[in-house]
Amino acid sequence: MRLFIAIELPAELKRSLGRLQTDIPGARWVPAEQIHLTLAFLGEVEQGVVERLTGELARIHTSAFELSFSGAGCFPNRKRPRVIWIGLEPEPRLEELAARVNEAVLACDIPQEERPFSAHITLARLKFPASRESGAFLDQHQKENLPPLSVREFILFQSRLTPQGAVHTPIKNFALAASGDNN
Ligand code: 2AM
Repeated sequence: MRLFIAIELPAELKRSLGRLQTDIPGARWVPAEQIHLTLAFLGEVEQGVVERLTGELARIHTSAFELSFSGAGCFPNRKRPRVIWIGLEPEPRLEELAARVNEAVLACDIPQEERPFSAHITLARLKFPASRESGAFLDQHQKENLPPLSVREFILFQSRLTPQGAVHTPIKNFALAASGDNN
């Protein structure tokens, strides 16, 4: 099965992010209910490995934390934008969680990208780089007034590719330790 690990967002926040959608040529906006913060993309994983993986992930006991939003940005750069995202203020506990998740995935011999984790929430993928319209969007959303995101768990998701687009199904939730608990 095709898997990824992510932080789910509250429905109200997903709706707020969904409302940022605007007309950018070639943009495929992530449906509001699917917007998430990816910690790791695993790709195809065999069933036997999934069981081992859930065991490894369950051993992660970093504490819960809050994230604050920054503004919109894009990958790889403003000249040729391919992915438009909303950013998050730096948070060491998010970096730590992503690092632990990465270790758990590697412990199951699932190859991972060499690229360092870069916290972002994808809003749209561009079929071609509409840099003028994208630039206007980025300028308009330099600072979004969104409520902080309380992270108390992370989720292993299945992603099924269908002609209508990807369908994400949660497989297992992993609770983080309440803030103040010892790791
Ligand atoms: P991103 O949107 O945060 O970059 C589920 O497919 C998630 O895995 C995507 O939302 C995407 O996160 C991430 N991902 C990373 N590499 C991917 C790849 N090669 N194919 C599909 N998704 C990938």
